[in-house]
Formats: sequence, C-alpha cells, structure tokens
Amino acid sequence: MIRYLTAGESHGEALIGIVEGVPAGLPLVADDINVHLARRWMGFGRGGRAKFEQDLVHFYSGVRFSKTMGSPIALKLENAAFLQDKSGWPEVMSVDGSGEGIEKITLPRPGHADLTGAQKYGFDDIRPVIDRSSARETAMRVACCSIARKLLQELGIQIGSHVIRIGEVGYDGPHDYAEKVAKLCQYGAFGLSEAADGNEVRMLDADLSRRCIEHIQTVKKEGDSLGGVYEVIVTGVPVGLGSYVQWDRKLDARLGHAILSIQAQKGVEIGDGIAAASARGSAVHDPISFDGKSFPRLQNRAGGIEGGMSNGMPIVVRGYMKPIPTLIKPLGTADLNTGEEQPTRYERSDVTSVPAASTVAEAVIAMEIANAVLEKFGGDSLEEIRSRMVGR
Ligand code: EPS
Repeated sequence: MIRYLTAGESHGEALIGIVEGVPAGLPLVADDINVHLARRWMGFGRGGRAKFEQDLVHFYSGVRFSKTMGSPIALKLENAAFLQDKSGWPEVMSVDGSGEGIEKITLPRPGHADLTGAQKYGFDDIRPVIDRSSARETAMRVACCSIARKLLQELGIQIGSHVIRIGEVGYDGPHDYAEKVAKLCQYGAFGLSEAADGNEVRMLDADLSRRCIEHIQTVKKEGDSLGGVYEVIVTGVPVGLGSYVQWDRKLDARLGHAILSIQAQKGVEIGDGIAAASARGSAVHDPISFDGKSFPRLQNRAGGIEGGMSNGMPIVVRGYMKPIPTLIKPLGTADLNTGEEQPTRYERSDVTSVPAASTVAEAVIAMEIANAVLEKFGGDSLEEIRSRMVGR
C-alpha cells in the first residue's frame, strides 16, 4: 500500500511530501508531476497568488535514473510567496525567534478553520491555523498523488474530470453532459481532462462556461465567493477493487473519504446517488448484459461501484465544494482574544477554485484506486503488478 504525508505552511519556505510504498521500476520524472501542478493553477477566478507560484517539484530520494526504486520518495515544492523579495513572510513564519513585533491575526473568518483551530490548539494568533489549513497544501497532495496516477497510467487506468457547476450556473443534470463525457472517455478518461483543460473553468459546454465566467466576475465585484460541483471519471478499472465484506474495504467509502479530505469539500456522490434517493429502483439499477466475455451494465447509474466494489464500468464521483470562506465582503466575527464583535478584514483571495479542486480530486482518487489495485494484485515492482493483472 502507498502511504503519503504532507508538511508545510502556505507562507512557509516550502511544502514537503513523503510517499512510501511505491513499487520499483515505475518510470518517473519531475514533469510527470509538474504537468498536474500546472493544471491545478488553471481556472478563471483565482487570486493574485496564481500569478507568481511556479510549483516545480524536486525529488530528494526514491528515484534513480528516472525510475522509482521502491524506497520512500521525498518531494519538495518551494513557496514563491515566501521567497519573493520583501515578502515579509520569512519574518512572519520564522522557525526561530520569539515572534515579538509580528502582528497577531485575531479575527477568525466564518466558515474557516480559524476559530475552532485556534481554540483547539490554544493559540492567541490565528496565523498557524490559516497557514496549515490553507488549500496551498493541495499542491503537495497533487504532487504525491501524481505518482499513484503514473502507476495507474502504466496499468491502463486513466482519470479525468470536468466542472459541472460554479455557484448558480451549471447543468440541470447528468442527462445534459453524460453522452459528451462518454464520447470523450471512449479511449480513456484522459480525453475528458484534455477537453476540460482547454476551457477556462474546465467545463465542456462553451455557453455554460461563458455564463460561469460572467457569474464569477459579478460575484468578484460584490466581494463574494463561489463553490460548485465537479465530476471525476476513472476508466480501465478492473472488476473487484474494494470489497463488500468489511466497512473499511468498501471502495465508495474510501473515495468519499478522499474527496472530503480536500479543503472546502462538503459533499460527495457516487454515480447518480443523490438523484437515486428520490427515484424508483427500476429507474435506478443498471441492467446487466453479457458480451461473451464480460458483463457490461446497460447504464452506469451506479457509477461503476456496486456493493463497495468496482464492477468494471467507469467510476463516476462528484464532489461538492462550498464557497471559499475568505471574502472581501465583511462578515460578522468576534475577536479571538477580546471577544469584541466586528466585521472581518479584507483579505486577498480567490473568488472560486472549483476548477482547481477538480484536479486535486483527480489526484486523491488516483491514490485510492492505486491502493485498491495494489491490495488486489500486490507486487513490489511494476512488472510484478503487470504480470498479476494479465487477464484480470
Ligand atoms: C488560500 C488562500 C490564497 C490561495 C491559496 C489558498 O493564498 P494567499 O492567502 O497567499 O493569497 O492562493 O492557494 C494556494 C496558494 C494554492 O497553491 O492553491 C487559502 O486560504 O486556502
């Protein structure tokens, strides 16, 4: 199994990752990761920081002559915000000294980890909470999980995504886009991501994307923020990843955990799960056929998972993101130390990062699928896994 940990503060010197359990012999170069780090920065609606963060990964261990060695892979991403001339962050985030003369942040943002985090850890300054709970951490998450994605790619499993709603603007339901998505995924889900990456909000419909951009512009003028919904598709999935026999082996539960672990994600749906709750069984369950070799379902409303196991159909996961809690528009809050009620202060922020979240979701889903593959087929090297997957 692959395990990974991230470390680092948003305005600290760097983000660090350690990925352990990656099989040996996997071809891996920095660009396999950098390409996904760049995709994470795409998307209309990001704030000022998108202009200067570069996000180019450095490997420190676990890779030799462009192949993994089976040993832990250590990764680093520098924070340009910290390293820029006169940024002030080296003083604010200094690892030594007493912090004397550094302004304390004491006004918690509603909806953010700020207040509860400060109460939990006993801080009189919210800065440590702001900096570690920040979605900056997702850059390292994408870096770590892109290694799992590379492994899947070598095994013929592809992951793609697209945005289906930003705030008030979105499709009426899967019937509006399912056919287009199926066509783009005909040769694997990369086709879907390629199409989505060509659009400023990672949407497949030009008219809808134009309306989303107008919506983001209006909301930006009002100093507000927006959430949204995205869909992740996995193709080439073998039958039987995950299991029905124990709660923590169910694949859908593990994918749900992965999505909800991303900052600001508040809901997750597998296949047409939410609509299914208000429909009849005959309109929900996918009829089974037989093509002489396998048992394709005639529909995929289950989203490729039945009984906590992959059934061989594409896996479909939707993530629901709340609006970012850092707003220009003031909201009511109370000072952490004095209790004095007052409005929140202006903060530099993104209006929306749903397009970015869709790429982070691809990454964390890749890690879960890779682990489910390793669990079923095992193997210490890419070749060993490959040989065990033959005729899967
Ligand atoms: C974030 C706030 C913004 C975003 C940041 C996440 O940063 P800053 O406060 O420096 O303007 O730009 O996102 C990233 C840096 C990133 O890499 O995605 C937050 O509070 O979550």
